[in-house]
Amino acid sequence: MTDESLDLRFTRFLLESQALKFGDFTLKSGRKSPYFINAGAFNDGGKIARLGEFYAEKIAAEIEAGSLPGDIDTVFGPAYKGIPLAVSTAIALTGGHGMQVGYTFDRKEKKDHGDGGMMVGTQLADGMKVLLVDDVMTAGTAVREVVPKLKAEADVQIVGLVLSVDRMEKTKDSDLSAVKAVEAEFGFPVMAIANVREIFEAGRSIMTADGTPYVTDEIAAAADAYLAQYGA
Ligand code: OMP
Repeated sequence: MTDESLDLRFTRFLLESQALKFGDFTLKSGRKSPYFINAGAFNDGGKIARLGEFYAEKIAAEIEAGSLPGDIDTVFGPAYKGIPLAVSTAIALTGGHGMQVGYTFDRKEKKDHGDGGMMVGTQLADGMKVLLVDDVMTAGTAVREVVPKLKAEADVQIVGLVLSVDRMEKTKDSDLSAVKAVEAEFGFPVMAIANVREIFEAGRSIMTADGTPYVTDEIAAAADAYLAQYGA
């Protein structure tokens, strides 16, 4: 175990993998953000393996803390971007934490031959404990689409949702964060390896190769202004 906190180590990983970008980005919600987290940057064996280890470390800590059950049956990642997350997390939970878990993802298209199923990997059955993994939550649109899909498949128990990053943004029509709104709506806990405030704090002390911090005063000010408007 290292002394550095999980959010600091994860922020370093985000920055070094160039998964956290600064600039002008239009989000799915239409908001214009000075930063963007692109899970697509974890595009090789080493990075996706490390990402899975971060998820597994977070999940193991939440099991230890009693926020997640220890007997998760399968890790579900919504297609497409959730697929490598579910697979790498399941590998890391088994390899690094001795947990026997399945992985499951959905098909985007209906299949009318072969097994004909909507799900790939461990098939869902009534009573199964399913842990959702996804990349980033802004407004919670993605999770709202996937929960009914799972429930239509079997009467599973969704035990929680683990994200890489909680952008800590309020929903359009309330001051509640999207994470809190989803928790209230669906009744399962939503947790993230790190949230944007932790990431911007940690990023001030993480240096690029030329010795300057990744998060400069200018970037920090832009993030603060954005969060003052949209942050929960
Ligand atoms: P919601 O589904 O509205 O919560 O938005 C989250 C999704 O938006 C993610 O799954 C991504 O597809 C995309 N996104 C990012 O990947 N990174 C960001 O920093 C912000 C977004 C976004 O568009 O809000």
